[in-house]
Amino acid sequence: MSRLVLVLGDQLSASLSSLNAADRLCDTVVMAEVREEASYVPHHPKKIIFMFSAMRHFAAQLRQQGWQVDYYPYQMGLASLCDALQQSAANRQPQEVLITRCGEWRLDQQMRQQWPSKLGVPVTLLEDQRFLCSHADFQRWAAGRKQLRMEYFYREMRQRSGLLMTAMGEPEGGRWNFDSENRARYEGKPACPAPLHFAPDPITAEVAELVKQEFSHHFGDAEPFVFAVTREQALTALSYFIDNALPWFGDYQDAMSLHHDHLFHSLLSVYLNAGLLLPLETCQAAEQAWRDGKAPLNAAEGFIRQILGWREYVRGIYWLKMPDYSKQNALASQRPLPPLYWGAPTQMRCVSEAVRATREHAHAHHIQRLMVTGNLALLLGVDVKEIHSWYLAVYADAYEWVELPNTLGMVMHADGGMLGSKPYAASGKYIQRMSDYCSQCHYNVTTSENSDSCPLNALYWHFISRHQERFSRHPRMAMIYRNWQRMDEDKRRRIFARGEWLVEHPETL
Ligand code: FAD
Ligand code: DLZ
Repeated sequence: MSRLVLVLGDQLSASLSSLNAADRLCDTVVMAEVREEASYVPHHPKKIIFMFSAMRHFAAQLRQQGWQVDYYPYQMGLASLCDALQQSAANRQPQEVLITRCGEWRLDQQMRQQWPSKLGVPVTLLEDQRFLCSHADFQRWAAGRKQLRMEYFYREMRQRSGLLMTAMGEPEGGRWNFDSENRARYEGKPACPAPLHFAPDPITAEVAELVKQEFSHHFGDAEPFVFAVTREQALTALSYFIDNALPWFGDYQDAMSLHHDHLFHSLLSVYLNAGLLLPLETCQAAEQAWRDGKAPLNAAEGFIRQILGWREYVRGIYWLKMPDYSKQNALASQRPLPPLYWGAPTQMRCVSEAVRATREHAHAHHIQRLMVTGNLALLLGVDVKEIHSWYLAVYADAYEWVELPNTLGMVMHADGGMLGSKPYAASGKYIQRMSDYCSQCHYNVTTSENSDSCPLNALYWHFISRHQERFSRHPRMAMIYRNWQRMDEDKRRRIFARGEWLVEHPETL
């Protein structure tokens, strides 16, 4: 019996369950660069270069290992992954198609509902074992719980994985979470590591030319392209992070700097999400650095929490709650996404820095995503679907399973508080505390009512005021409402009026 094994662009792992289940002597791997996947949102050109180049390298590696690979490059003009399977099926007459379950509901539904009849053979979907928590385990964890808090999920994952646990089953250092120590502002020391650059090889150079021709209308700079595109390179990136940035990852996790786009962040999400790195080995590398005395516990724990905790948790939420999850909009946010997200000029330094980094690198670090572009979208009340499509398009690491819960849940509070009990709304004060942006900004972060006042201040109070009914009795927000009520009434009116004007005229930001 011969089978086709479809390997997707974000399934570039030798240990993939579909490859494990297949037989390289009689089965054929199918990989395809197709219009539907490259265009369902206007992906950043760097994301497409990365994906196509990493796919081509992975296919070459499979061939070297003795696999038969039907590879369809973009120039062949195939519309969809199913079209690629149909072409291979016509040539090879398979009895079955094997696929490791994909990362997005959209494609999962096509595979289940349309592909078996289109292909005329059964389509078998296998569990994606690269993650540390299976869908069934997450469902078990979630069953019967009133609140699905990440922190409790993370503790269970620590116990199950044994990461940063003592032989007695206690968390190393006596605490599960060192987050309170991870809020330092960056003052220029220690020096940030230089970003690691991988020179494009001929495969990447060819793909870059293709992407520049085909996707020049997408937002983002195609070059310089410096990403790793093979597993070996991704492992080098992991070691570089562990040796040069991990020791300070925890301290400066929430910091932002005009002079350093990446600070001490790992830049590993793009490789983790495509399968060039595995989450367990990445966490183990951080744990080992701590055990070897090369990184402090708050750094190793903070880093591991992001992957073992947040990454697995948002995936669990996504598959538990889809498809209804994507339709939620608890705060009825419906305003259009302002053009500044696509690079239109803005005088807000924090926003222009985050958008510039996004355009240049197809990356912005977590606090820029959450507290700059995210916070602004929340305060303005931007339509949830529009901001979701933006995040899905502009970052090289973006796939819906991880992007949607972060955007809809964490940023927009559109799930009514499943991911975070209160919204991450913040005024300019937060940006001032965690960055040096405000000192180089057109706006004055210390005032709210004037035409040169930081827009975030008036927008923040406007958000607080317009959602008073929902949040004023929230125990962690009561103090904010008391402060708002305590303000002189005229001042309150002026701030609200400025907030209202900004919400209606975001083009003036
Ligand atoms: P580091 O700061 O070095 O963190 C280490 C790793 O932890 C990351 O590589 C990532 O795998 C994981 N991680 C950290 N935070 C999160 C999180 N909140 N959710 C899931 N994993 C996390 N991450 C994506 O991988 N893809 C996305 O599409 C994505 N969209 C986001 C959208 C919004 C609105 C927000 C607020 C966050 C989003 N994140 C997304 C999470 C996070 O911002 C990125 O994982 C991180 O910035 C990637 O850079 P890094 O590898 O340097 O991360
Ligand atoms: C992101 C992406 C892009 C840009 N192009 C392709 C492609 O041409 N072929 C492919 O197999 N995968 C691609 N991907 C990744 C898929 O969109 C991803 O596998 C699904 O969204 C499921 O996570």
